[in-house]
Amino acid sequence: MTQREWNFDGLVGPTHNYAGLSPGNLASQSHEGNVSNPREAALQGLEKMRFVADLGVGQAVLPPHPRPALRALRALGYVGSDEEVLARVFTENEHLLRLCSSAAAMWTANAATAAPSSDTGDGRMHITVANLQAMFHRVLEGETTHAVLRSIFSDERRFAVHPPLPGGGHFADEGAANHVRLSVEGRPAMHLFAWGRSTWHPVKGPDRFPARQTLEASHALARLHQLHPDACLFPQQSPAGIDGGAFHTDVLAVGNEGFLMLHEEAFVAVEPLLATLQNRLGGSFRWVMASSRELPVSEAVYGYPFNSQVLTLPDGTMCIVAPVESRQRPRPRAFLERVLAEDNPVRQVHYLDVRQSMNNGGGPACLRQRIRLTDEERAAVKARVFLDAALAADLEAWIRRHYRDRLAVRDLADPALARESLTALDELTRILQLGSVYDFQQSPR
Ligand code: SUG
Repeated sequence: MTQREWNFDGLVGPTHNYAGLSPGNLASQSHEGNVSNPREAALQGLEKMRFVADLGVGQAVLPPHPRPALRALRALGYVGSDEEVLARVFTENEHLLRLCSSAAAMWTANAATAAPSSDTGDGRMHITVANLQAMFHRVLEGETTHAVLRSIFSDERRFAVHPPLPGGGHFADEGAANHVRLSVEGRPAMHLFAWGRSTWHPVKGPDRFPARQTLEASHALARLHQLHPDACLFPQQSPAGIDGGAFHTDVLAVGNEGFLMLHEEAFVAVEPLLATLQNRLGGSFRWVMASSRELPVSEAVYGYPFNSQVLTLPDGTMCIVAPVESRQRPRPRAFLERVLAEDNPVRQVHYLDVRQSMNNGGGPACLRQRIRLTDEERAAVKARVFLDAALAADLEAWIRRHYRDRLAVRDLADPALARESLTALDELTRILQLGSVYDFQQSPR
């Protein structure tokens, strides 16, 4: 049964801001305290979705999460009206308010990890919600992501939506940002589940920055998705890469079908990994690897050429949707030009402006969750999440109606912002026909 890849992009939420929340994510750290523009951020994201849809590639959308997360603040002991909760947390613990106000759910590569029905033991599409245990502001995402994915993929005969992996940091899972699926005609697809640290095995990890994904979580995903053991590889993210600012695998590697584009500091023991892939996938597998000499990790982290979307076009060739930052820096740009010149399926590179997201460390690849669906599976989804011109127009009008064009960290305490955001999200669930997926829609806040 033929499958099509759908890129589920996260709509940027109305509280998008620069709070400096992610140690090891250099862009998040360096833009802390800057004034953001949520409206521009959401429109940039929507433009990217339109661009990808116009290429003839499957495009869909996932909604933002309710922020500020008043329910989390109440669970932490802040009582009273919304206004009182926000005023008190702002005075007592401004950092906690930042954490509970992040629009980080926009980076849907971290929302979950999926396996298409062609690869799984029971022939269903499996998707596991990421627990995002490494960062408090992201742990908050799991519950809403689960509700949203259950609503979209509600047909249990075709889809298995798994809740976030249980426990604390032992099974810390960052979603598809650490997963690469490679496939060539006539051979079983290969799944790379990368990880940065192990809970129970002594492994040398990074020195400076946190490793977010555990080996144990990666194994759990492969089990849950009922993947054949021969189809799974578990490479370790290079500690030097993480210390250089590659907090997720997708900062230094991206794959699509039979093509892999990577930096030599993406994984430990990269040569044996490539040899194994070549062996399993055969002669049509192609890769392009950047050395640190050609492209220092610092340049790869700044320009984000690997945080691109590599997309298969209707004619079977591939294109790269890269952030404009990778064109502005000579070395990332030269690398992408080399990719174009070499013997592989990539024929075009498009540079898009998603700068509002990039300033928090999220390039084109972070903004999307890839889900492969057969036509029947696609038809079983009843929510209005697949992008067409009408939905794009509705979303644009919705953004222009509800979003502010400037947000400083002190604005997070403004009760009007909370009201605006929840009103906008409530309306969005009707536009996307999702039902009541948000906590505030189910019981009084
Ligand atoms: O988890 N940034 C996100 C960026 C996620 C990028 N995703 C992928 N690489 N797939 C993170 O570090 C920063 C928010 C702030 O600082 O305000 C943030 O959460």
